[in-house]
Amino acid sequence: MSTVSERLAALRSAMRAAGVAAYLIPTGDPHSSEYLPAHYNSREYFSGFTGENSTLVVTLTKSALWADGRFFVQAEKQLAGTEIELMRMGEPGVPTVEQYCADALQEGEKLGLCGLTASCQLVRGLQKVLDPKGVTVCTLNLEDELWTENRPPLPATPAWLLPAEYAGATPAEKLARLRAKLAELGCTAQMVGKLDNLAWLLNLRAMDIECTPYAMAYCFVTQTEAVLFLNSERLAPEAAGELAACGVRLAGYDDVLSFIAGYSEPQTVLAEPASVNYAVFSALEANPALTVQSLPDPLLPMKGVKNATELEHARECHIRDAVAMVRFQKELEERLEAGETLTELTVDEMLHKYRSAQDKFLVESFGTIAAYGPNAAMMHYHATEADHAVLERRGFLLVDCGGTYMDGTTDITRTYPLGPLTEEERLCYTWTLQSHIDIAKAVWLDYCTGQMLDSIAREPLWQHLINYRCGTGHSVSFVGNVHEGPHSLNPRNQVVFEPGMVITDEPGVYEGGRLGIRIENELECREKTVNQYGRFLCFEPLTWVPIATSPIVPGVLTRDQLDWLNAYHRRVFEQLAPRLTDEERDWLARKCAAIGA
Ligand SMILES: [Mn+2]
Repeated sequence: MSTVSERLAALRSAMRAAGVAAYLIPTGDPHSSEYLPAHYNSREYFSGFTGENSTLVVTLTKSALWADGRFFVQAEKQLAGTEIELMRMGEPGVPTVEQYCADALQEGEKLGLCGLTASCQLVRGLQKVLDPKGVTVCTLNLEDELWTENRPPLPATPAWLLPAEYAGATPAEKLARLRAKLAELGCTAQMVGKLDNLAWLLNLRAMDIECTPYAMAYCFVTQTEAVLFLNSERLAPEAAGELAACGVRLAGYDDVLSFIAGYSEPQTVLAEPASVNYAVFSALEANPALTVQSLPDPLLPMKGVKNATELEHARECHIRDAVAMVRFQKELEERLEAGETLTELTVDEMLHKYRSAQDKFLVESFGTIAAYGPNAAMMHYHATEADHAVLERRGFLLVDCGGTYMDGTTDITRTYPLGPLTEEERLCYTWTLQSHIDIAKAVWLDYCTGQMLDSIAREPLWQHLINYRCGTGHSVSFVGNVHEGPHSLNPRNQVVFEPGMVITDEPGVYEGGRLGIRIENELECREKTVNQYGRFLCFEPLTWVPIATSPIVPGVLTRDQLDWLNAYHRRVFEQLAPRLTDEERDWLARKCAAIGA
C-alpha cells in the first residue's frame, strides 16, 4: 500500500506532465452524490481523510483539504503527519476553495480537475474567480490514471423497481407530473443528474452506494419519451418491461455523452448546474439543437413532500425500527450490568442483529455511529477495528443509526447514560433535550422557512451561550438516501415548510475532547388548524423510542417541555407494547415512566 505522501508525489508528477499547476479533487461522483460509490473515493485515496463533503487542492508545492464543522476533529486526527493543511470551512480567516486556488495560481497557469466528478456549479464557481486572473480550468482525469491500486470497481448491483403500493405512484404518473412542471417552467426536456431524484421519478432502486439504495444512471426526459442511461443487464426483465410500458427507453450508462452529442431534435433542456456534472452539462451546451436552462431540479421539491402512501408506510416502518432499538438497548444494559466487556463495535453488531431481523429490512441507512465519551464530540465518528473505545460504566454512549426497509428509511440518535455522569454531562443533556422538545412541539404559521424554525431549536442552547456547528435537521428520503433536500432546519434554508415534509430533529452539544450529546427523532410536518389568522402547522414524531430521563437535571425543563416528554413516552409505550414480549414490555414501561418537575 502506498502512503499519502507517495500518492501526492505521483499526482504532482502527473500534474507536471499535463501542464497544470494545481489539481482539485472534490468529494464527487458523476451525480453529485453525498455518499459515493467506493470507486469514486479518490479524495480519500489522495488525502487519507475519510469524512464527507470535503475538497482537496494540490499545487506543485503545497496542499490543503477543506472540512466542514462536523469533521474538524476527525480531519485533524487523520491529516496529522501529512503535508496537507486543514482548512476549517466557515471559520474566520479561512479562505474558500476558490480564493485559495486564485491565490495559489499565476496568470497563464492551469487548474486541472475531472469533468465527470465535478459538478457544473463547482467549475463555474472556480471560473468566476480564476478567469479574471487569466487562469484556466481544464478537464483531465488523473484520478483514473493514478488510482489503480486496490481500486473498487464501478458499481453494477441489480436494479429493481419499488412497487407503486409502497411508492404511492407509478413511474408513468411521476413522469406526467414532471412534464407538466417542465412545461410550466418553459422547458421541453430535462437531464436528470442526481440519483435520488431519478430514483424517485422512476421508482428505481439498486445498491450501488453503501447504505444508499440507488443505481448509477442518468435520465433524459422529453415530452414524449424518457431515456434511462443504465447498464441494462442489471435490470430484471420484468422491471425493464414495466419501464418500457411507461415510455422509458434504455441506453448504456457510458453512452450519455455520445447520445447528447448526436441528439438532433430541438429541445429546451432543464439542467441543474449543482447536480449535473460538468462533462454532461458542457455536452448539452455544445449541441446547437439544445437550449440549456440552468434551473433547480423540480424533482427535488416533488420528492421532498411525501405522499399519503409513503407517509403511511413510513409510520409503520418506524415502529418496527423502534422495536429493534428497544431490544438493542435492553441487551446493551443487561450485558453491561453482567460485567461483559463491550466496545463501540459491539454496539453496531447488536443493532444489526435486531434491525436485520425486522420485516422488510434492506440495509442500514448509513454506517452506525456508536461513540463513547469524548469520541462523541466528533459528530460523524466511526469506530474501526483499529481505533475504537471500550464502553465503561460511566458517562454517555451516543448511538446514531438507522435502517432502510421496503417501506421507509429511518434515522435516530439516542445518548445513553452508562453510569455516573458529571454535572456538565447532565446539564448539556438537559439543554439538548430542551432544544429537541422545543422544535418537536413548535406551532407556526405556514410562511415559516427552515431558517426561521431552526432558531426555535437553538434558543435553549443559546441561552447558555452554546451552539452546534451543523444544521438542526435534514429531510430523509423514502426508501432512499438518509440526507435529502430541499428543506432542512439550518441557519440558511429558505424553503417554506409544508405538510408531508419529513425532517430530523437532532440538536446536540459537542465539546472537543470531553463529550458529545445528540437526541434525534424524525418528524413529519402536519397541518394543525386553519382559522382567521391563517394555516397553522406543527410536527408529529415518526420515531417512537424512549429518551433517557435519568440524566435530566431537575427544575430545568419547563412545564410544557415535561408535558411533551411524558406524552411522548405514553405514545411510545402504547405503540410498541403490542409488539413486545412480556419481559420487554415491563422493561419498556420503566423507560417510559412519567417524570415530575
Ligand atoms: Mn440525522
